[in-house]
Amino acid sequence: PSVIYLKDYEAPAFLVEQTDLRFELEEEQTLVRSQVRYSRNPGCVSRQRPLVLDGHESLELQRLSIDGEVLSAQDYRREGEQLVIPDLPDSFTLECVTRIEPQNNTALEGLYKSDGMFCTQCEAEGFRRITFYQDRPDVMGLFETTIVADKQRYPVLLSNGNLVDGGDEEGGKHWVRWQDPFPKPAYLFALVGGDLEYVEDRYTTCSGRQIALKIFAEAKDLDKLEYAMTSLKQSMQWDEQVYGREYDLDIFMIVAVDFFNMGAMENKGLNIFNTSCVLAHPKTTVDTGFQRVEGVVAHEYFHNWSGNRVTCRDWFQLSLKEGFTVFRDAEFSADMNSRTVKRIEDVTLLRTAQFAEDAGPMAHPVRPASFIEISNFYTLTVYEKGCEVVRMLRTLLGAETFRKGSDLYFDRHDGQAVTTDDFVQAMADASGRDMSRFKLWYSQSGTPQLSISGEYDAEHQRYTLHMHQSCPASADMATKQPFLIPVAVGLLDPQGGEIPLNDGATTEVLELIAAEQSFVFENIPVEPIPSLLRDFSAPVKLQFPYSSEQLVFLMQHDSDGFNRWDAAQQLAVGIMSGLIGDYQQGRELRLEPALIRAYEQVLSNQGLDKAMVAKVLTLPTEAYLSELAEEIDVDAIYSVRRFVRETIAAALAPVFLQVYHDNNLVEEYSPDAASVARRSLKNLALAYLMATGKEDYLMLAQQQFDEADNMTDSQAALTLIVHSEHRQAASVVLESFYQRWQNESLVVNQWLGVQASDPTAGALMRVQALLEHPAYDSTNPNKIRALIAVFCAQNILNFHNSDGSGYRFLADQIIVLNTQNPQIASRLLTPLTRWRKYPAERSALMKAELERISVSGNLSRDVFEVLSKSLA
Ligand code: HT7
Ligand code: ZN
Repeated sequence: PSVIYLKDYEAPAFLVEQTDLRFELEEEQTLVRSQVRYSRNPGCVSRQRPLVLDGHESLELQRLSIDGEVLSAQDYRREGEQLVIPDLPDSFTLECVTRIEPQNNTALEGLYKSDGMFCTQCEAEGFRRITFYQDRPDVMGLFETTIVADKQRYPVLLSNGNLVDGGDEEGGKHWVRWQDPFPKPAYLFALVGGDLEYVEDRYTTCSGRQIALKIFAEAKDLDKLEYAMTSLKQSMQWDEQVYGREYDLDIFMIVAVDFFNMGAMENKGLNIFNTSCVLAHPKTTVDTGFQRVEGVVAHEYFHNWSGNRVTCRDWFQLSLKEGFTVFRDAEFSADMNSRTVKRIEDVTLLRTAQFAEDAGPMAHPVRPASFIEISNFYTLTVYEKGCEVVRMLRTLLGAETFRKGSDLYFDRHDGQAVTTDDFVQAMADASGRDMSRFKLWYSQSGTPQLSISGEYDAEHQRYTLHMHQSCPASADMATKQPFLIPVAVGLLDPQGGEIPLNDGATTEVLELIAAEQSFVFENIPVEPIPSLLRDFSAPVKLQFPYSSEQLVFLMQHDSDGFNRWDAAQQLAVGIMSGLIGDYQQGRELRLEPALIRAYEQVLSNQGLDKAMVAKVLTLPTEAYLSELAEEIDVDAIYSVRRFVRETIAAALAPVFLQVYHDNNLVEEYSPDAASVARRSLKNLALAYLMATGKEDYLMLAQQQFDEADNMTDSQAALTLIVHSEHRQAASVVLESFYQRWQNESLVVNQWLGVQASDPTAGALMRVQALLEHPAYDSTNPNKIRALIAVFCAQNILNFHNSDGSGYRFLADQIIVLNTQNPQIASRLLTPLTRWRKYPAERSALMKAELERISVSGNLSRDVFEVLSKSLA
């Protein structure tokens, strides 16, 4: 497979004015007729260039004609995945008929069937599996789509834009025609055909236009759409208020499908969603599921401006739409719920998974410079780090100027396909600042390390922060230039008060631009304790020589909620790192009382937000400890975390019991922030109680399992019982849960996930048995994720079993999935790609499995790219 480079970008030889598509959907085949009006791109220097169309090998070309004249085989050539037509006039209409088999499309790219329903996924390069086309985001045109299908089986036929015509045909068929008045690239095309029902609502925009809102799903799921509808209306209002963006079409549709490679897709006017990101009901969905629905609905809706109206010039610019849209949805969720808790969750993801990606073999900048398969670059770096980069822009410019910049960006580029440079330029123009150094965040990979030390000069009442930044070599880039790092800083006096800084404010954003730089604060009457990188103002690894006492002090007094939580994390990380060393040296484990005392204080502080308490009392995860480790000692990390949890549980059990009862209210379920917070604290308390291993608390968990009227409490209890040593109780609850929920596919996924993440011995055998269970379907990505991905990513003890059985299991699955669904296969590879971070024996076993996959034959581009980079 060849490598595609950003530096080789060339504008398309032809532009598209109009694309008319006609689909005849049948059981054995689908015929697609495309009529496309092309004209030479005046911006393209060479007038000799042929028309080069992308077309997947699975396309069966039935007819090709230009302005009505049928082409013969000599008039064009098929070269790999391209169709080349030379000697063309300056403008013409190309008609092309292809035959495809959506019913056999297991890759879930292009047109495929999900549970008997036709649907599409065209981003990034799925449209080329439908017809021959310039399948690139800088080719934008108007689409008209006609769909013909059996009326009984497929009563609902949808595409982008407005429904303009339709009727019945002979043989029990019907047809519809949709017109999209906005030019778009092919990746935003969508089609749905199925037996669906819908809920309907209306939204009146800020300019008084009435928008019809429809969410489609299978009839059995109709009662799970209300939350998504509410989230959609809130998103529409938020985007008007916060970004001045109004919806443009007269109708906005969402369709829920069960077979989907990712979360959802922002197709113009017709979003397609994984059921897991749109269906929500208290009986079947946990609190985090509700929050996910809210966030993903918002994310896809926000793409209508940040992605659809202004799109990407090429796929290297993916973060232009994704990073910005993640930032927009994160701010929306922060406004709807607890801002600090949302920030903690996002930073946790970034620091565990994105930092690991930056340190691994697939490291790449937010704007990658090359790729083999673009699907491999829908990554945490492009999405989450890309979001952080946009956040830094806002931090540096201030909210008001940032808004001016986004207005300028949308106005200047509406209807265009642009680059991340264009985005930063709009911010530079709006602020009058030169942002060239800032752009290194887009072009350099790796996580910068920031070391800070403080120096107090009592005589001159001066406090100086000395900063040093560096960025280690990444797999794709050896040396880096210093970044522009916004460091938000506050200074606390010994009583915990905020000391006014240079401009009188209590937080100042320092701009670090050099490798070494010092910042001086005048008129500081006492030696302060600095609160650094407030609200995680930059995606860096920070080091400051805090003592345990200082961290406890910050936990209690920092006015920045994020840093209060982070102080607790750093305290726990420090203590646990020491214990990991003790474990490795064979020393007895002993937990110093600082952590227990600090936790007890947090628990007894009635004034604190309960969600924050739950976050503060959650120990650093195994994944985070693994990311921090030079070499990952799975047994040490697991054992130490367990020891710390059990020791805290034993010491504070009465307090946890009180917290449990105080928060176990009889009330109607609501996913609002306060109720979610209460449940999270209650279930955290139950988890600590269960960690004591006492029968009494098992009974409490069983009682919660039996009596819960919502899935959050039910699943929390199920997980705690299944993950405990009470094996008999575990099988009872598992069986009862399955009996009750076997007809709810998403709940069954939770049931699979609970078993896959079960740390007790023998989990792999149980996972293997579940592969044969009627609830499992090896062609459904949600099932694959629930069972295989959860086992390999979350069950560290069993996946990393020293006999290599976990690695072998994963490799076997990947070899099968490689041909069936390459995108999923390639994503599943991630845990094995980190083989270099494990001690020699495990590392060798992991590498051997990667090598076994690499010689298994017929590797997809997706799997090939990840494998070759991992083994390089
Ligand atoms: N923009 C969407 C990308 C997406 C996707 C990419 C590759 C393969 C399958 C996919 N499904 C959706 C998702 C988003 O809104 O970010
Ligand atoms: Zn997106």
